[in-house]
Amino acid sequence: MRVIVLGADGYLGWPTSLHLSARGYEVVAVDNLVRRRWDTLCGTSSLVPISTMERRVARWAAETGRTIQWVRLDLRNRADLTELITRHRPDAVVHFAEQRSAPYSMIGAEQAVETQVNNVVGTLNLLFALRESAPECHLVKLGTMGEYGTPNIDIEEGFIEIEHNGRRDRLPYPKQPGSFYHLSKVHDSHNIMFTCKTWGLRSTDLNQGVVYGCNTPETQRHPELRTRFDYDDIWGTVLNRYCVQAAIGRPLTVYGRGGQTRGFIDIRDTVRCIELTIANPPQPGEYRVFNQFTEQFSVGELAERVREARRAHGLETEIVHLPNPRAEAESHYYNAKHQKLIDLGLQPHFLAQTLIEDVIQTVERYRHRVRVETIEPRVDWRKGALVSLRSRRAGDRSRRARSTLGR
Ligand code: NAD
Ligand code: USQ
Repeated sequence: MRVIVLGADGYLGWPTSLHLSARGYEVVAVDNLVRRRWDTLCGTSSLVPISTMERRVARWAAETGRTIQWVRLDLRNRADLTELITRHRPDAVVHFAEQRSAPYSMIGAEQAVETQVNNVVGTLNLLFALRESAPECHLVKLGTMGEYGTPNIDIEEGFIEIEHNGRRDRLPYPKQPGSFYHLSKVHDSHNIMFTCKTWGLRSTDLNQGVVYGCNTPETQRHPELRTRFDYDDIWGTVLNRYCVQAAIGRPLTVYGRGGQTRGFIDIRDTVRCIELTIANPPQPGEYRVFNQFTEQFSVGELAERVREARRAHGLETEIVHLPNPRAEAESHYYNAKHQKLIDLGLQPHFLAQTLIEDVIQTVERYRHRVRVETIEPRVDWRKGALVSLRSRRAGDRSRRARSTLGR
């Protein structure tokens, strides 16, 4: 099977490309490298050094004899994207290529607009390209559990049976996203569902929870195959951030009371979920939703888990409750279904102390690369960027990029 992976230079896109290639899929890896530019603009950087895409695919070929074709392309360029789809006529497209940070999208008007244009226009261009050149292709789209928000009832997988005034229907589950980024995913979902119904495209929307971890078996084969690992306030996700904070002896930054509960997934399960989804495509015209996470935790509980993992080595870790920069419920009901990927054969890696220890061990190797000025939150949901996001180091580079951040 031929698969195009969009967003292949990213945290999840690169390990997914390797995972699929290792299993015999013909992989075309696509990215416009915008994330590396966003890092420069935010004064952030992957903790684990990452190679260029050219070096990565060359190293993969040297290690395994397998070819991944690398293509630099921006999804906002419809002509290029249509040409790509026409040239390769893929069996599946895995779409990771979006601006994925909620804090980035809340910096100010420029970043909110950039996020929604990048994500919604990129996905729309893809839908039109598929209609034109590969209507049978299975679109595997990365959505997010944050599309649902935190309702006071159980969260279903995409759809809910409703009885209203004596009549019943199966309707899209209500969406209550919590940032301009999460809103962009809702807009995508609507566009995809509409084009499945109207044009007969087929798609699986993977509403993924927060991802943690830094390695898959393939990325561990060689230092040049590693994937990025974010720990800062803009791109770092909560458990990865805690692991870095613990490793450098800083307090764990729980926002507010810490009762915010989310679905979480190990990066090794992410790549397996994509494989399972591709192997089990929907019918033409079908739009389906899988909730892609394996366990739920509150962010306070996760901090405790990291503290326990450190205690096992005789180390004490402080937990602080910072004023919450986000507008979100800090204690709420949360029970989200996540059965469909299990039914397809997913065998989850549940969060174990050993995983936390492994991540901290990797982090310790690169602790000299930590930019401590990017640990505390710099973006507030109500006020936008609280400080200039560019560090002195990044400022030098971003002047060359001739772009500005801030309100
Ligand atoms: P990432 O930022 O590491 O990777 C995204 C990649 O997409 C980057 O390499 C970027 O350069 C590329 N990209 C963005 N816009 C593009 C465009 N217009 N054209 C071409 N390439 C473009 O993010 P990630 O953590 O790997 O996340 C991948 C996807 O998974 C995102 O859609 C995200 O919303 C979703 N997701 C991530 C998480 C998580 O915890 N990381 C959780 C749930 C869902
Ligand atoms: N949080 C803390 N302390 C921190 C960082 C975060 O308490 O130091 C809290 C936040 O307030 C929030 C929760 O942790 O309640 C999750 O925040 P996060 O930054 O780990 O994740 P989020 O912003 O939700 O976004 C990430 C990815 C995004 C993906 C989403 C899945 O960046 O691409 O869509 O996880 S989900 O959360 O299910 O929508």
